[in-house]
This record gives sequence, C-alpha cells and structure tokens, in this order.
Amino acid sequence: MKTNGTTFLAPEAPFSHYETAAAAILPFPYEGGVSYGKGTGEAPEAILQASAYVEFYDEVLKAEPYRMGIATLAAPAIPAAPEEMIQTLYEATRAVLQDDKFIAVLGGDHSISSATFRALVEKYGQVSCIQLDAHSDLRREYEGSPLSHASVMARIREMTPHALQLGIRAMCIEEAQAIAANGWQVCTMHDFRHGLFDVKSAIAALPDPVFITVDVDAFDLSVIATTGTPEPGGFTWDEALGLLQQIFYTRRVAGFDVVELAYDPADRFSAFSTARLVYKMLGFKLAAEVARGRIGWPERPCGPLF
Ligand SMILES: [Mn+2]
Repeated sequence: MKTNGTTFLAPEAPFSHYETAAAAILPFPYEGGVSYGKGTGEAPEAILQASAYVEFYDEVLKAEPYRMGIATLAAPAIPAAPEEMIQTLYEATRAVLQDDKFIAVLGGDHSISSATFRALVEKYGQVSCIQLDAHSDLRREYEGSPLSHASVMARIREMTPHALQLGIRAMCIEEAQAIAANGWQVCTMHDFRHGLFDVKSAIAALPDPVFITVDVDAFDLSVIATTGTPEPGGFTWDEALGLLQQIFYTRRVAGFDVVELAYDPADRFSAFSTARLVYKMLGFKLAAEVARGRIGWPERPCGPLF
C-alpha cells in the first residue's frame, strides 16, 4: 500500500506504519462534483499539513489515540469522469477494508461518499449511514448529473433503507416531498434546536455497522468557514462532538469520511478544525472499543479495531 509523504499528525514512523496501523486515512482530492465554490481538491493536503499541529493527547479521553497506529495513504490518481472516479475510490476503499483497517476518507467534494459506502456494503452486507450536513443532498440528479455532490444521499439511500440525516437546513421542494413521501429520517437544524426530533432514539434504531459522512458545512461558520456551499446556523463544535461521541459509543462505526472543506491559504483555521475533527472521530472509535472491553488503550499500533 503506497503511503503519503505528509502523514496525519506527523507522528514518529512506527505510528504511521500501514501494516500495523489500526486506522488508515485515504486522501481523495476530487472536486468534479461541486456546484458553487471551488477548492476541495486541495483540502486533503491542507488537512494533513494542519494535523501536524494537533496535540497527540486528547484531554477528554485522557489518552493518546494516535498510538493505535494511523497510516496515511497516497491519494490515488483520480479520473475526471464521475463514474470512473467512483470506481477508483470504491476499489481503494475495498483494498483498505480487505486489510481490516478502520477507514477515514478525506475529501474532496461530497459526491465521493457513495463509493466508500458501496465498498462497506459489499463487505458487511448491510450498512447504515449517518450524515451530518447543512444540505439534504437528496436530489435525484443536479445539473444533469446523478453523481453531483447534491445527489449523494439519494445514491446512498438506494443502497440502504437505514439512513439518518442531521443538521439539515437547505433543501429544494422536491427533496422535502421525497422525505415526506418516504418517511426518511431527516432532522433539520430547526428541529434539532427545538427538541422536535428524537435524535438519540433515531441513532439507537439504526442497525450496525454504521458509516458516518461529515460534510463540514454542517458546522457553524465560526468552526469551519471555508466550504463550497456555506449555510448559516450550523452545529457548534461541542454539539457536533457530542453527537459524534454518542454515535461512536452506541453504534459500531465501520468507517467515515469528512468532505467539502475548501482550501483557502488565508484561512488556516478551517483546515486545522477539520484535522482536529478527524482525530476526535478516530479517538472516539478507539475509545468506544476500549469501553466495550475489546481492547485496552494501546501503547503501540494495535491492528484491527473492527
Ligand atoms: Mn452540504
């Protein structure tokens, strides 16, 4: 497996060694599916570079999760045609899953997520999906493309009846009608803030394993500002981490992706927040397995987590 020159967190070599790592980060800098702002193609490298300034120690978990081993893979060569791009990411994900690594994909725009999801479905038979996003992404197609980032949850819902969408605050009327007609689980930010949606029960009702897709525009602009299609009124840092912690501790998470960061050299903060988010999520995964008694806090790379 070809590893990346810039490693996530920039740890000492044994902690980013692929063979012994528990988790693998797969950068996938594709931005062919965007509609508005550009720059997601440079995001994975910006996240990796920012991650060198993230503390190894997690003050909430009271541990150094990086010790599980986090390998950073080289980004695959990405074809321009959306169907071929999807196939490339599907195959790259499948290779990582075959090696029993916990996978975290760094996008890239949101159109990539159905590829990762398809590889997980192939491995586990049935997979649930939890999306944190400002947008419902349920358009059957957008600007003529069924593989647009605005259609990714429509593609994922074709592969599973079990999906939960959180933080949503932008959709078109056709999406709203489809949500109502199908009884899809979609928690708008309004309903979240006003306690009108039982998020805890919705998470508890999802069969394992679970894939989490985080579009960084789910966050409030004070947390992550540089994203292609920003919407006001997103999750605070603590709200999102609270939700994610709950998901990781109550469900078996098989992998995740973080998408739609747009690189802007004038904004170091958003890339750093995203790097911190990725490390928090990997830490939650490890901590959940420790809490289940499957493993102790590792001193050195510990192999499969899942
Ligand atoms: Mn979005």
